[in-house]
Amino acid sequence: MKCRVCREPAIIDIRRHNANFCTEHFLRLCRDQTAKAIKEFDMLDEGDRVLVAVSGGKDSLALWDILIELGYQADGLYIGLGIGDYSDESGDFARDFARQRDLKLIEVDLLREYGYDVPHGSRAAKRAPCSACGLSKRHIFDKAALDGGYDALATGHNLDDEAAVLFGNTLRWQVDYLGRQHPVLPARSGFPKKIKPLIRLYEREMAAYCVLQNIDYILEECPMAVGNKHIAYKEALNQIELQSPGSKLDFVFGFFARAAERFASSDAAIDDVLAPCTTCGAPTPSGECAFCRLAERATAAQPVRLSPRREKTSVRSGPSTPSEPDRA
Ligand code: Q46
Ligand code: ZN
Ligand code: ZN
Repeated sequence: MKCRVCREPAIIDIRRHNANFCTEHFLRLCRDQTAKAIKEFDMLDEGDRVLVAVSGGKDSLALWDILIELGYQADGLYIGLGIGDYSDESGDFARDFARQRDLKLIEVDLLREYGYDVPHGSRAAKRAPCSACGLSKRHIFDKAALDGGYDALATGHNLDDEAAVLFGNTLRWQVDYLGRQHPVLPARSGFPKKIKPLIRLYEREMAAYCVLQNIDYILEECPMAVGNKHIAYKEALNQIELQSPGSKLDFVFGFFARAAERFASSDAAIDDVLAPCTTCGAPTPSGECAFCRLAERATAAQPVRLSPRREKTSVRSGPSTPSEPDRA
């Protein structure tokens, strides 16, 4: 197996290009594909200041590394979600990466700054963990990018992520989501520009990039992702990709080129009815934004409701236990 560029021994095969690459030329391919996506979708101008949403996982750390290599001023933003050991460890990987490269990492701790964490807050607000988590992250990302005056907020979504999301949105014909599925969402009043520079690269390539660049990242998946439909969609798409290399790329880029435009009006229509949130000022269709409503429910004291049977038991065995575990 020889590198397509230099004919030295290759370390990775990229089936959709029908080619193999050595370390040097694979790393160059990752940077070139990122630069190509940035140019193709007009994501950034030279010298732009970028805020990278960093989770401690391979994609966001690889993205941060590549943006620095490409010469952008890129700072990181890490959100402490309070998901047990997973959050503790992922935070350490993000901090270590920043420290080793002398980069600026902004940290926001959900519990300390907003009074709830994802496991407890989602339960109190009666929302699925990923729904409460996603809503919280989007709000904090937007606020941090606007407060810091960054030109764009970059996320580490790779091609596998985008293909799985597109698959899910198409399966249910969620036209509002399809209208917003694009590698660039331009800045609008109250929202920063959002970009996905890894849109041309596969998940497997991001893992290889990190190994070759000596980037340590959290290997475990978030424990709250169990049952997440996107995992099943990714597996289904991997089977198709195996039979027909390049299918994911064709699916996603075919959508951008030939179909995305048809759904754009659904998104533009939403913009017309936005007004500042009565609590935080972020744009929202109703009086108070979804994040503020979530935060209120997530931090509200939960009354202890006992079933008649439990009540009897608690009378016999002493004080009742609270419905939520102690957060201390
Ligand atoms: S961190 Fe949050 Fe993900 Fe964990 S709770 Fe779900 S959304 S799975 S990217
Ligand atoms: Zn080579
Ligand atoms: Zn609000």
